[in-house]
Amino acid sequence: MFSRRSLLALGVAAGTSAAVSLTRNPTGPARAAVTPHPGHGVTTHPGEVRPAPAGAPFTVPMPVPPVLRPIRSTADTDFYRMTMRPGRARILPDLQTPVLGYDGRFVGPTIRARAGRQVVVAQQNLLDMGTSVHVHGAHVPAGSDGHPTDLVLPGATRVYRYPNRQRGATLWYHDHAHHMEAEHVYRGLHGFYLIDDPQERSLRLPDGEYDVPIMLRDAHLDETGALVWAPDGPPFRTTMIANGVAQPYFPVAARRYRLRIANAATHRTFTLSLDGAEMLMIGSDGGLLPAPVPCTELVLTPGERSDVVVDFGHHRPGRRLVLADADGGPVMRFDVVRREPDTSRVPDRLRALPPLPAATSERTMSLGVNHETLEFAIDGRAFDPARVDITIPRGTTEVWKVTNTDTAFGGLEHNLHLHLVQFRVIEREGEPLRPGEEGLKDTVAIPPGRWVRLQATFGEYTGRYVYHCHMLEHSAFGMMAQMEIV
Ligand SMILES: [Cu+2]
Repeated sequence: MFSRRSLLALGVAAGTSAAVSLTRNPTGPARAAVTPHPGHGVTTHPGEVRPAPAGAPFTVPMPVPPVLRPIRSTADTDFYRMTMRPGRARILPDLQTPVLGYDGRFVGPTIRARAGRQVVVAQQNLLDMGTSVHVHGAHVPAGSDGHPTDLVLPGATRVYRYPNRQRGATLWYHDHAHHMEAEHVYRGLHGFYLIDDPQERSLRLPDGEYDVPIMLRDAHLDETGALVWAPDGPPFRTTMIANGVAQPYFPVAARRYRLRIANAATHRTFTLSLDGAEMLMIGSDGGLLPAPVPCTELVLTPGERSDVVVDFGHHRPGRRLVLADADGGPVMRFDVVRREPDTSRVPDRLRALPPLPAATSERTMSLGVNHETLEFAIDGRAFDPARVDITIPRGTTEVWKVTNTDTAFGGLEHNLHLHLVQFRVIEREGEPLRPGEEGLKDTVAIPPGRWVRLQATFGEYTGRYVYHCHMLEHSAFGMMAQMEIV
């Protein structure tokens, strides 16, 4: 949750630091931050835009993003092709919205990978500026991680290789181009990357059509349906979107469903409830929890995912349940439309976590606005791709104590996302771990003035990877740093 004051502070501080980085490097990538895509404008005063008329909610069914078919498969690898290009979406029923999308779709096609089986994706960039494709939560070699300066230039194609040597998990892919990640993701460069795990099959969790990925986000749409983009725009992003459609409904049978919920908003934290119904949390960012965690409220900061099982079998056909955000209001509605036999279950034991090796070093780190430069910073410094901030020997385990120092401006929320690894949250200052946080995580919320301690084992891959706040307006303005695994 964030306050209006903190958002105004974001606008002030963000605008200033953008000016700083533009002055410093007028011809570099920062310039792109104020160069509009043709047909899209950068709006400097989002509050002056005439908003799209708010239509009646729950009039359009929620689509499920199509699963991409491999163009070729071998014994151990599936090959895919995707293009990043402009497209048109129907976020609101009566208006067309120009978007940037994978295969032109506002929510890109879903890649369904399998644990232990390699995926190769040829990504062609048909946009007018560089992009970088990052699979959020994936354990991959540095050359395929989508480093912010490792761009796919306009017209070019780049081949990314994903080994999928990790547990089954709900991951997602999105743009990570330096200074452009927030705007590109906002305009639609996001999609699901799901890893199915043969080890999960014996659990008999809901699967097939009862395993539904749901990508949540928000947007500010003007009266023509166009996305309004501005770094200080978050307070105006009042349209709640699920799988690319504003406030859809989703017909369900009276049985169990596995819902893979991802927060793809660049700034909003979703605090979700389902008309008081119980949601059984079974997975966190990096895969299954050791045991299900019942909850009636689900908090997801930007980039976080949660797999929950909802048993609509507790309800009669005709019952409707609204999934709502505490701040943004109704997001979508589940309509129980029919009875159906259900052979799925949720066992009391899901999957043991991997052992936690002893840490050999502990680092401290801070996220916060540098009050002298007004840049969003980690340890006081804005991101510099030429600088390696920390060096980590491969195969070692570290504990990071990460503090959010932004108590001024009414307090700014941050979170921290590490590339390359799934970590464990081992301690939170002043509060117990949040539901599901005992599982594998790649993104963790850090409230203003508080710290968290996390523990990560840096495996076999070497090279440079970033870690950053996943409120992408913050990382775009510098709250990102670089680790080199050696
Ligand atoms: Cu932040």
